[in-house]
Amino acid sequence: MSSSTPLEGAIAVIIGVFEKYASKDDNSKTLSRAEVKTLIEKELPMFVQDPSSKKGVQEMFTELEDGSGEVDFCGFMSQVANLVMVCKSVLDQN
Ligand SMILES: [Ca+2]
Repeated sequence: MSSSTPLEGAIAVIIGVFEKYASKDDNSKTLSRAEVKTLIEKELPMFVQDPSSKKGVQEMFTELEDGSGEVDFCGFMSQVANLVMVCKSVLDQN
């Protein structure tokens, strides 16, 4: 059995998180607004400790919705990339 590197593991985790929350309703290919809300609350508690930042993160996802109010994997991934870059810039300041 081959072991994955930390980055390979992180990629698998990100895909797994999307699939876990996207499949809570009939359409497992996209995240509904309710699924996004649950994902943020369960998986990103550090980002939503106060109500204003919680609203901010939800709005960032809302901007990625397609016409039907759903976020696909590409949109989810770009949001994750944004959050990673925000974390990196915060770490660089400290
Ligand atoms: Ca879904």
